[in-house]
Amino acid sequence: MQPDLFSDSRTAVPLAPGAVLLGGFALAEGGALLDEIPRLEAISPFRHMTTRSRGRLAVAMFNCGETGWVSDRRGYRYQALDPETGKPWPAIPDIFRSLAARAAERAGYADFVPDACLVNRYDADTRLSLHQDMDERDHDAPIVSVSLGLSASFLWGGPSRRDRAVRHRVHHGDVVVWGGPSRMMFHGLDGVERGRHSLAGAWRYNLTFRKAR
Ligand SMILES: O=C(O)CCC(=O)C(=O)O
Repeated sequence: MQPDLFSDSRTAVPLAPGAVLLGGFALAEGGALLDEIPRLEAISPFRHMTTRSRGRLAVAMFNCGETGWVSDRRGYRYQALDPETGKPWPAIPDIFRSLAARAAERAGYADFVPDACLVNRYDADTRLSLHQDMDERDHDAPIVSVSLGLSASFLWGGPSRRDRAVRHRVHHGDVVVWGGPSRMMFHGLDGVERGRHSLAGAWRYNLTFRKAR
Protein backbone atom coordinates (compact mmCIF):
# COMPACT_ATOMS: atom_id res chain seq x y z
CA MET A 1 0.00 0.00 0.00
CA GLN A 2 1.02 3.59 -0.55
CA PRO A 3 1.02 6.33 2.08
CA ASP A 4 -2.24 8.29 2.46
CA LEU A 5 -3.18 10.65 -0.34
CA PHE A 6 -4.82 13.66 1.27
CA SER A 7 -7.98 14.99 -0.33
CA ASP A 8 -8.57 18.71 -0.46
CA SER A 9 -11.84 19.07 1.42
CA ARG A 10 -13.62 20.79 -1.46
CA THR A 11 -12.38 19.02 -4.56
CA ALA A 12 -13.26 15.95 -6.55
CA VAL A 13 -10.40 13.44 -6.66
CA PRO A 14 -10.69 10.84 -9.42
CA LEU A 15 -9.83 7.37 -8.09
CA ALA A 16 -10.26 5.40 -11.32
CA PRO A 17 -12.56 5.52 -14.36
CA GLY A 18 -16.08 5.73 -12.90
CA ALA A 19 -14.91 6.42 -9.33
CA VAL A 20 -14.44 9.73 -7.54
CA LEU A 21 -13.86 11.05 -4.01
CA LEU A 22 -16.03 14.15 -3.55
CA GLY A 23 -14.22 16.07 -0.83
CA GLY A 24 -16.61 17.78 1.60
CA PHE A 25 -19.68 17.07 -0.54
CA ALA A 26 -21.84 16.29 2.55
CA LEU A 27 -20.13 18.71 4.93
CA ALA A 28 -23.06 21.13 5.23
CA GLU A 29 -25.48 18.29 6.01
CA GLY A 30 -23.14 16.22 8.16
CA GLY A 31 -24.76 17.14 11.47
CA ALA A 32 -28.27 16.56 10.15
CA LEU A 33 -27.25 13.17 8.74
CA LEU A 34 -25.78 12.16 12.11
CA ASP A 35 -28.93 13.35 13.89
CA GLU A 36 -30.93 10.65 12.08
CA ILE A 37 -28.83 7.79 13.43
CA PRO A 38 -30.26 7.58 17.00
CA ARG A 39 -33.81 7.47 15.63
CA LEU A 40 -32.89 4.73 13.15
CA GLU A 41 -30.93 2.63 15.63
CA ALA A 42 -33.89 2.73 18.03
CA ILE A 43 -35.73 0.67 15.36
CA SER A 44 -32.83 -1.52 14.16
CA PRO A 45 -29.94 -1.45 16.63
CA PHE A 46 -26.24 -1.57 15.76
CA ARG A 47 -24.97 -5.13 15.95
CA HIS A 48 -21.82 -7.12 15.11
CA MET A 49 -22.84 -9.64 12.47
CA THR A 50 -21.11 -12.98 12.15
CA THR A 51 -19.66 -14.50 8.98
CA ARG A 52 -19.59 -18.06 7.71
CA SER A 53 -15.83 -18.31 8.05
CA ARG A 54 -14.41 -15.56 10.20
CA GLY A 55 -16.63 -15.11 13.23
CA ARG A 56 -17.75 -11.68 14.35
CA LEU A 57 -17.42 -8.59 12.12
CA ALA A 58 -15.53 -5.78 13.88
CA VAL A 59 -17.71 -3.07 12.31
CA ALA A 60 -21.07 -2.47 14.04
CA MET A 61 -23.90 -2.17 11.48
CA PHE A 62 -27.55 -1.87 10.77
CA ASN A 63 -29.52 -1.10 7.60
CA CYS A 64 -32.24 1.20 6.50
CA GLY A 65 -34.21 0.73 3.30
CA GLU A 66 -36.52 -1.73 1.62
CA THR A 67 -33.83 -4.35 1.97
CA GLY A 68 -30.67 -4.70 4.02
CA TRP A 69 -27.33 -6.53 3.86
CA VAL A 70 -26.93 -9.30 6.40
CA SER A 71 -24.22 -11.80 7.20
CA ASP A 72 -24.48 -14.88 9.39
CA ARG A 73 -23.35 -18.52 9.45
CA ARG A 74 -25.36 -19.08 6.25
CA GLY A 75 -23.42 -16.41 4.35
CA TYR A 76 -24.08 -12.94 2.92
CA ARG A 77 -27.40 -11.79 1.46
CA TYR A 78 -29.98 -9.02 1.35
CA GLN A 79 -33.27 -9.40 3.15
CA ALA A 80 -36.29 -7.21 3.82
CA LEU A 81 -36.59 -8.08 7.51
CA ASP A 82 -34.06 -7.28 10.21
CA PRO A 83 -33.06 -10.68 11.65
CA GLU A 84 -32.61 -9.12 15.12
CA THR A 85 -36.12 -7.69 15.35
CA GLY A 86 -38.05 -9.77 12.80
CA LYS A 87 -39.42 -6.46 11.47
CA PRO A 88 -38.71 -4.35 8.36
CA TRP A 89 -35.62 -2.16 8.47
CA PRO A 90 -36.36 1.54 9.07
CA ALA A 91 -37.02 3.55 5.90
CA ILE A 92 -34.18 5.52 4.32
CA PRO A 93 -34.65 9.11 5.57
CA ASP A 94 -35.34 11.70 2.85
CA ILE A 95 -32.18 13.61 3.74
CA PHE A 96 -30.11 10.42 3.16
CA ARG A 97 -31.83 9.69 -0.16
CA SER A 98 -31.45 13.21 -1.43
CA LEU A 99 -27.75 13.36 -0.57
CA ALA A 100 -27.06 9.98 -2.21
CA ALA A 101 -28.86 10.99 -5.42
CA ARG A 102 -27.02 14.34 -5.61
CA ALA A 103 -23.62 12.78 -4.97
CA ALA A 104 -24.26 10.10 -7.60
CA GLU A 105 -25.34 12.76 -10.10
CA ARG A 106 -22.24 14.84 -9.35
CA ALA A 107 -20.17 11.73 -10.13
CA GLY A 108 -21.99 11.22 -13.43
CA TYR A 109 -24.69 8.74 -12.38
CA ALA A 110 -28.10 10.35 -12.88
CA ASP A 111 -31.32 9.03 -11.31
CA PHE A 112 -29.73 6.94 -8.54
CA VAL A 113 -32.49 5.53 -6.33
CA PRO A 114 -30.97 3.32 -3.62
CA ASP A 115 -33.09 0.69 -1.92
CA ALA A 116 -30.52 -0.15 0.77
CA CYS A 117 -28.36 1.95 3.08
CA LEU A 118 -25.87 0.16 5.32
CA VAL A 119 -24.91 2.25 8.35
CA ASN A 120 -21.43 1.31 9.59
CA ARG A 121 -19.89 2.41 12.90
CA TYR A 122 -16.16 2.20 13.61
CA ASP A 123 -13.98 2.97 16.59
CA ALA A 124 -10.24 3.60 16.34
CA ASP A 125 -9.44 -0.13 16.46
CA THR A 126 -11.88 -1.16 13.74
CA ARG A 127 -10.95 -2.02 10.16
CA LEU A 128 -12.87 -3.34 7.18
CA SER A 129 -10.69 -5.52 4.99
CA LEU A 130 -10.57 -5.24 1.21
CA HIS A 131 -13.73 -6.64 -0.36
CA GLN A 132 -16.00 -6.31 -3.40
CA ASP A 133 -19.69 -5.42 -3.14
CA MET A 134 -21.15 -8.34 -5.03
CA ASP A 135 -24.33 -9.37 -3.22
CA GLU A 136 -26.49 -6.84 -5.09
CA ARG A 137 -28.55 -8.00 -8.06
CA ASP A 138 -28.12 -4.65 -9.77
CA HIS A 139 -24.50 -4.00 -10.68
CA ASP A 140 -25.40 -1.17 -13.08
CA ALA A 141 -26.15 1.30 -10.29
CA PRO A 142 -23.25 3.02 -8.51
CA ILE A 143 -22.34 2.82 -4.83
CA VAL A 144 -22.36 6.00 -2.74
CA SER A 145 -20.32 5.96 0.48
CA VAL A 146 -20.53 8.87 2.95
CA SER A 147 -17.95 9.45 5.72
CA LEU A 148 -19.09 11.07 8.97
CA GLY A 149 -17.24 11.76 12.21
CA LEU A 150 -13.61 10.77 12.76
CA SER A 151 -11.26 10.70 9.77
CA ALA A 152 -9.94 7.41 8.39
CA SER A 153 -8.15 5.87 5.43
CA PHE A 154 -10.32 4.59 2.63
CA LEU A 155 -8.56 1.78 0.77
CA TRP A 156 -9.04 1.78 -2.96
CA GLY A 157 -7.82 -1.37 -4.70
CA GLY A 158 -8.32 -2.91 -8.10
CA PRO A 159 -10.33 -5.70 -9.70
CA SER A 160 -8.30 -8.36 -7.86
CA ARG A 161 -7.68 -8.65 -4.11
CA ARG A 162 -3.98 -8.90 -4.93
CA ASP A 163 -3.92 -5.44 -6.58
CA ARG A 164 -2.11 -2.82 -4.55
CA ALA A 165 -4.54 -0.61 -2.64
CA VAL A 166 -4.09 3.17 -2.44
CA ARG A 167 -5.01 4.86 0.85
CA HIS A 168 -7.13 8.03 0.64
CA ARG A 169 -7.72 9.96 3.86
CA VAL A 170 -11.48 10.57 4.20
CA HIS A 171 -12.93 13.19 6.52
CA HIS A 172 -16.35 14.11 7.90
CA GLY A 173 -18.51 15.03 4.90
CA ASP A 174 -16.45 13.30 2.20
CA VAL A 175 -18.32 11.07 -0.25
CA VAL A 176 -16.88 8.35 -2.48
CA VAL A 177 -18.92 7.24 -5.50
CA TRP A 178 -17.98 4.30 -7.72
CA GLY A 179 -19.77 2.53 -10.54
CA GLY A 180 -19.47 1.59 -14.21
CA PRO A 181 -15.98 0.19 -14.85
CA SER A 182 -15.16 0.58 -11.12
CA ARG A 183 -18.29 -1.07 -9.73
CA MET A 184 -16.53 -4.29 -8.71
CA MET A 185 -13.30 -2.76 -7.43
CA PHE A 186 -11.93 -3.95 -4.09
CA HIS A 187 -12.14 -1.38 -1.30
CA GLY A 188 -11.92 -1.24 2.48
CA LEU A 189 -11.37 0.97 5.48
CA ASP A 190 -8.38 1.32 7.77
CA GLY A 191 -6.73 3.73 10.17
CA VAL A 192 -9.62 5.45 11.95
CA GLU A 193 -8.05 8.27 13.93
CA ARG A 194 -8.15 8.26 17.73
CA GLY A 195 -9.91 11.15 19.38
CA ARG A 196 -13.28 12.86 19.54
CA HIS A 197 -15.17 14.45 16.70
CA SER A 198 -17.25 17.48 17.67
CA LEU A 199 -20.45 15.93 16.24
CA ALA A 200 -19.80 12.19 16.29
CA GLY A 201 -17.74 11.72 19.46
CA ALA A 202 -15.39 8.72 19.44
CA TRP A 203 -16.86 7.22 16.27
CA ARG A 204 -16.56 7.18 12.54
CA TYR A 205 -19.84 6.47 10.77
CA ASN A 206 -20.30 5.49 7.15
CA LEU A 207 -23.47 5.41 5.09
CA THR A 208 -23.20 3.10 2.08
CA PHE A 209 -26.06 3.41 -0.41
CA ARG A 210 -26.70 0.65 -2.92
CA LYS A 211 -29.35 -0.52 -5.32
CA ALA A 212 -29.59 -4.14 -4.30
CA ARG A 213 -32.73 -5.50 -5.96
O1 LIG B 1 -16.72 2.63 5.76
C1 LIG B 1 -16.38 2.78 4.61
O2 LIG B 1 -15.91 3.85 4.17
C2 LIG B 1 -16.48 1.62 3.62
C3 LIG B 1 -17.68 0.77 3.85
C4 LIG B 1 -17.76 -0.39 2.91
O3 LIG B 1 -16.88 -0.62 2.14
C5 LIG B 1 -18.91 -1.28 2.94
O4 LIG B 1 -19.82 -1.12 3.76
O5 LIG B 1 -18.94 -2.20 2.09
